[in-house]
Amino acid sequence: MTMKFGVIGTGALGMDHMRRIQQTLNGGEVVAVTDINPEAAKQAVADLGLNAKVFPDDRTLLAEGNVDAIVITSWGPAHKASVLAGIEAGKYVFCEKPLATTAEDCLRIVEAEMKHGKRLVQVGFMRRYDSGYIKLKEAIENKFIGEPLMIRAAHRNPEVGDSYLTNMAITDTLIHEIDVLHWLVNDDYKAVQVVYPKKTKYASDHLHDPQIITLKTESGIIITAEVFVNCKYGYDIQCEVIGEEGIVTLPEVQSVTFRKDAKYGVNLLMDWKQRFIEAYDVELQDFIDSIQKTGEPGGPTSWDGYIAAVTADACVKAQESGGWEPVTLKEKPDFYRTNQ
Ligand code: NAI
Ligand code: NAD
Ligand code: ISE
Repeated sequence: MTMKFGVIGTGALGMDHMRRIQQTLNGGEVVAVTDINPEAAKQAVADLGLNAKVFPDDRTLLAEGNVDAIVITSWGPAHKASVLAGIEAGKYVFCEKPLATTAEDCLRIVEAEMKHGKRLVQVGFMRRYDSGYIKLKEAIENKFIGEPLMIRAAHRNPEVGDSYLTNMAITDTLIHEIDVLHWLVNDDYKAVQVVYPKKTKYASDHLHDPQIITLKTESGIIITAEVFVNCKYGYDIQCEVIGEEGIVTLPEVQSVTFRKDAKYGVNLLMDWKQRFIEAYDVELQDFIDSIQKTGEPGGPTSWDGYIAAVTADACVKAQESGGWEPVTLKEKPDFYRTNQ
């Protein structure tokens, strides 16, 4: 049976997800769209040649759109209301990160989902579907490098717009590392610290860039993650896990090597959409397939969204205090123990 999707937010990622549902994946169709800017929604339908109806807002789309699932790709502060409305309507929800902008709001979503009685929500932490991270996780679980002791990670963008603020290095950018790194080593965060190296001249007045975030896990693994969003040279994601008996490193993006004009090299990506293009495909295909097979989505849960929000809150606090800040999670409900 084809899954009928309603898409809320037809910006950069909304367009990309609609394109993949419509043109790349199996078993899905976009039948309804909405955007706070109605012209953007109409334009999206025209640009992608969709047979989809444009609705004035998320609630009307849910009430009248005849959808099985919604994809939420509006901006972060709008996510919570759409997720809660989706759960209330009994629809499946694929929500881009962040699930909500505060831990408290994530808990409200968790409570609403548990009250509904079965899992409806998947959060767009697509790196768990990236073949490179999956290989790293396999290597760690097979004890190929012994016990992991340290991780060095970097999340670099060539540049960001003027509206990007210091806390967004955590809530918009590091949030992917926050999710994927504790999943990678199957551990929980205990405390975090943020330090600011010398600032690049390319950062705006209201942005500290780069930043170094240190995350300590319950078992004692120390993760140093660099966020550098005006690095200029490319979109670059790095991850190296240092264990007792060796090191494993995230594979580089495939590229031909070239010899030209007295140079030997490889090309780097500039656009984040390309870096995880396969992972986005696999995560949304898995959302469709798991629901068709089991009646529930199989990917990152609302609880994972909550863990990310609690950790992000601690990192933002650490940006301000300069010291170590604890990460304090509530106990994981049994409802979320069956997955992952
Ligand atoms: P964008 O700004 O290009 O698009 C957002 C769209 O949502 C805009 O068209 C805006 O008009 C619309 N919108 C905002 N609030 C809305 C509301 N309440 N109802 C309906 N529409 C609303 O942003 P972008 O880059 O597409 O990001 C969208 C989401 O995707 C964000 O949550 C972002 O964090 C996430 N994202 C995730 C990525 C990933 O790698 N998983 C990558 C890029 C974005
Ligand atoms: P964008 O600004 O290009 O698009 C956002 C769209 O949402 C805009 O069209 C805007 O008009 C619309 N919108 C905003 N508020 C709305 C509301 N209340 N109701 C309906 N529409 C609303 O942003 P984007 O880059 O597409 O990012 C969208 C989401 O995707 C964000 O949550 C972002 O964090 C996430 N994102 C995730 C990844 C990833 O790698 N997983 C990458 C980029 C963005
Ligand atoms: C975006 O919001 C993301 O989620 C991407 O993964 C990130 O790398 C990009 O820089 C952000 O804008």
